[in-house]
Amino acid sequence: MSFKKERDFGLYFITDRWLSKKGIIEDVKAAVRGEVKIVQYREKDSSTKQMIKEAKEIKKICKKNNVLFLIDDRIDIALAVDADGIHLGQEDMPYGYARKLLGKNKIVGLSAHSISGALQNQKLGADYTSIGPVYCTTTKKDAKAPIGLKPIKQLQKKLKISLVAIGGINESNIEDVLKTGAKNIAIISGIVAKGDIEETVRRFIRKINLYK
Ligand code: 3NM
Repeated sequence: MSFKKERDFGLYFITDRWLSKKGIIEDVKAAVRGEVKIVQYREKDSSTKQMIKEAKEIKKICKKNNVLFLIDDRIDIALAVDADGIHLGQEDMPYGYARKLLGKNKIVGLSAHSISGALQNQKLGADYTSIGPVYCTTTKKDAKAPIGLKPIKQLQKKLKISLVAIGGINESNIEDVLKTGAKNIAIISGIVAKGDIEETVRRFIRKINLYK
């Protein structure tokens, strides 16, 4: 998949070591079998050596299946394994430095927690901005207060770059998020903590496609 051409990727899968039942490599394989188009390796607790090993494996799986592969926060790992890009939170490396290191052809996604933050990310030059948490989440330790659906709806007209809704999205509320016009939905616990990742991913993608 070429993000720079297609813009919207639908379901955005993010790994989580602690919620995983079979390990993150097996989770990625299952999500890819379920036909997800973008995978983010998000790892906060492993050594750099272990991260390089896992990132290399994930890159291989993604490349073989034409799936985009991003890494959360760690530019060094993204450069080492030649990932497709990076996702940066607000306390991570500032956009300009990351862009300089990665070059213009890689994807740089930024987090936002408000309408103004999302617009600022667009202005900076981000390829996409996330916005969240939409609902309460326990997956991210330092998550901000939930923003609800209103900002997502309002951003539809204001943003030219892709918007990724994240935080507390699951099978019972995803349709409410999609009804705001959101096209890209990032989910961790709603997928990783489920027994059958492949089937869960397929169910989410089916729902997202209903609102395309
Ligand atoms: N970022 P779940 S919320 C990684 O608000 C992350 O920027 C957020 O996990 C943000 O789908 C979040 O399990 C956690 O709620 C998302």
